[in-house]
Amino acid sequence: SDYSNEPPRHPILQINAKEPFNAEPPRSALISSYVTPVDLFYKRNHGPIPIVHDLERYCVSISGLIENPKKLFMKDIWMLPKYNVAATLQCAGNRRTAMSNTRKVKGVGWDVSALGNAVWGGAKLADVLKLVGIPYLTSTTKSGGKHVEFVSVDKCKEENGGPYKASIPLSQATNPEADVLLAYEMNGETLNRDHGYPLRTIVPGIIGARSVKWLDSISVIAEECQGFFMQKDYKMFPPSVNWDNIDWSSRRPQMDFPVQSVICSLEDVNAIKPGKVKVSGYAVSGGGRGIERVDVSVDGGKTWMEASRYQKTGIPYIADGPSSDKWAWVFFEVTIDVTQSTEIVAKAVDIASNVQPEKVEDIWNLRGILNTSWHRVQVRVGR
Ligand code: MTE
Ligand code: MO
Repeated sequence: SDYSNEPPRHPILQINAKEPFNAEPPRSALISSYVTPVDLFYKRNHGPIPIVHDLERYCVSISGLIENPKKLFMKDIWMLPKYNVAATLQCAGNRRTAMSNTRKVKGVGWDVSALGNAVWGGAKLADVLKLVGIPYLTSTTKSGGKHVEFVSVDKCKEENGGPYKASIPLSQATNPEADVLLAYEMNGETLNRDHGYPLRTIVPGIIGARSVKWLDSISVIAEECQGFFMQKDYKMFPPSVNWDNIDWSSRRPQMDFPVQSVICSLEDVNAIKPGKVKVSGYAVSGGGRGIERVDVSVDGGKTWMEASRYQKTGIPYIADGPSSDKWAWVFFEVTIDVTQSTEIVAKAVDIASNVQPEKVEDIWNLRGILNTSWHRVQVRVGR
């Protein structure tokens, strides 16, 4: 693989792997802005960053089990109504390092910042599919298409040098309310190379792995995509499954993200003076489920208090900004009095009353995905 043409990156990023490039911002930087600046947004790649030189010739072919296969050029996509959708994208591997610390897992290590909240601008996939003859709210095409597959132009070793790919159900793809985008903008700027220039999928509410960057083609297919990242990765297994007894076919590809929250104003271990401490961070759930509540404990989870929450809909520098905040994270904050060394804990509850699990051991899985266990930080009080 050729990594000689990688784009420049912000020096503050913590690099978890160089080739392919995987990096995240420090947690304190992550919560310094409700909309994550593009250069601080985590970068998750499985191969070199492709270069699309000629935008006029660039096109996405749409084919498969449909009536009117088509090639769409950027000008065709720019002609469709443009939507700005605020959505938090989270890698399924967020917080993997902490899971691996209890029992080793396989995969790139991540602290708590393998996610970001951006305003994505682009055409709705539902409108793109209408162009090829698939009406809104279709779950099966006449020729039996039930899934929509996104194929990239990048090359990765997991696909034996083939492109990264993933699929979502056709019912989601053709539902305008699901806000699935073919995005060409991020925070009001042209999408940059790291994040999928010139065109990527954004599927709000589900794990980042399905939001395929550097789109090459879209295919309407009968079964879900058979690619590596759908079938041999990003599946959730119970703690009993190991590399000797794993049966990949026994589980479905992970889609929705479970409820998550993380304290970002404190590191894992903090030396502080007795007194007031600000506990703040992010909370987000999948499937468009909002955050109902964030609980914070200063005694390791024996007693709890409710944190205040904060979300910001209008994005100042985008005129036709997002009208909805259902896909976007919530910031929480509470100020506490700390007199002695203790463990501070956060857990969020979503609007379906889903709660984060207490112990990472209970959700341990060999690929180290979906670590949504209560987030704990230690404070050591000195004087
Ligand atoms: N798309 C392509 N083509 N190649 C990739 O490696 N990584 C996926 C997804 N889309 C990936 C991809 C994963 S696992 C995640 S979490 C998100 O992109 C990361 O998006 P970002 O780098 O813009 O933050
Ligand atoms: Mo990911």
